[in-house]
Amino acid sequence: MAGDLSILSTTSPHLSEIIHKIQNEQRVTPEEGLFLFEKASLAELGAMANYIREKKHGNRTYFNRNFHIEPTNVCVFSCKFCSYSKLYAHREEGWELSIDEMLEKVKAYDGEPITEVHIVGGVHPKMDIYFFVELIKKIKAHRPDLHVKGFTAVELDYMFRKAKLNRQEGMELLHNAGLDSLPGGGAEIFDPGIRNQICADKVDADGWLDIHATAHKMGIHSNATMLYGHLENYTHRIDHMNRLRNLQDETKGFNTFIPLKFRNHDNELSHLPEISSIEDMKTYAVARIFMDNFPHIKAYWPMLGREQAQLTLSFGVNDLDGTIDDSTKIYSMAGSEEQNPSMSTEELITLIKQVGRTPIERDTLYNVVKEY
Ligand code: V47
Ligand code: SF4
Repeated sequence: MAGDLSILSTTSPHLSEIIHKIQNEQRVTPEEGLFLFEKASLAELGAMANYIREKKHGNRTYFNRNFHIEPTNVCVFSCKFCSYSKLYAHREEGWELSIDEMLEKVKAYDGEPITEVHIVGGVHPKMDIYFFVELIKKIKAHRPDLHVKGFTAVELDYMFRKAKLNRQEGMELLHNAGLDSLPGGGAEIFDPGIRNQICADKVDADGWLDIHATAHKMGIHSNATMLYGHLENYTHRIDHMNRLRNLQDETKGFNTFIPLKFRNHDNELSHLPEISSIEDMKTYAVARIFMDNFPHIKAYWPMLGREQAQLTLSFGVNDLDGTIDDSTKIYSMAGSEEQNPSMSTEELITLIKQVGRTPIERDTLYNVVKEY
């Protein structure tokens, strides 16, 4: 049962109106979203976000059993926040996995109750769509029930253009090979002024949204992210979430929204200080309040660390990313809390139970696998 928001006594008529809207399941406007970021206290935001979270999901907190494959960190782009990529000219400093090497990674989980492989990496000029079609087909031939969640809109945009396929043709090719859903990466911040300063050369906001819309119209679900805590301000965060909310109204294809905190280790934005945990919790809470048509808000625990991830569960989050083995480098290289992110299912269950929530193992599409 969701708590009672009347415990929030406020002298601000504007905040009272927003609380009234939340209690009546009415949508918060972008102006109101901005007001929440600027004027509401952390306690008020937490109470509102938790009220919505509990109304939607009670105490249920989802996780899944997955692992990552990062085919390469060689990348034609040079996003300023990226600590991970190597330009093609310096590819000997990076890694490039062959199809067989990636298949070995899948086979390493034979007999284990993993439900998802998450495939995402740099944009390598020589790894084209046909390379990935072969990879996906081989993964599916080996393990047909493994859900393949793969490729950010940035990777897809590049591989479709290189193969001279339109977005629908490209998506169909990958879907027919066995691609099941898309992860949410590459969204960063949609505002063109900020996007041009942090990742000028990759797909723009409209392209990112159109690729996800194309997938949704074919019945392929996806996630959405927002990279926050760098050059952007609250207006940019609200604009980003508003564009996603508008597309979700049309397609209903997004599963989850994942705010990603910018980490400043070893990248071209290292001079920027990282924002505080208070700002993290505010961002999760406003996301839960604003994104009323997104069923789930996910925290990526390797980036935040375990205690902060627990805290997010009181600020609107109802999903923690899976029991990832040491299979992703993108965050550890950017200075994330967890250098070798791996948590056993038992540890994740304990983490969730410690803060009074009910752990639910899910598959990628949020079907319940097991309740603990
Ligand atoms: O788009 C890169 C981010 C994203 C940094 O869909 C950084 O389930 C912080 O999207 N500091 C890719 N973030 C990963 C991603 C993701 C992760 C987990 C789950 C899902 C999902 C998707 O990583 C990039 C970028 O926004 N990123 N560098 C950094 N220095
Ligand atoms: Fe390449 Fe992705 Fe890094 Fe940008 S964030 S440089 S697209 S690997």
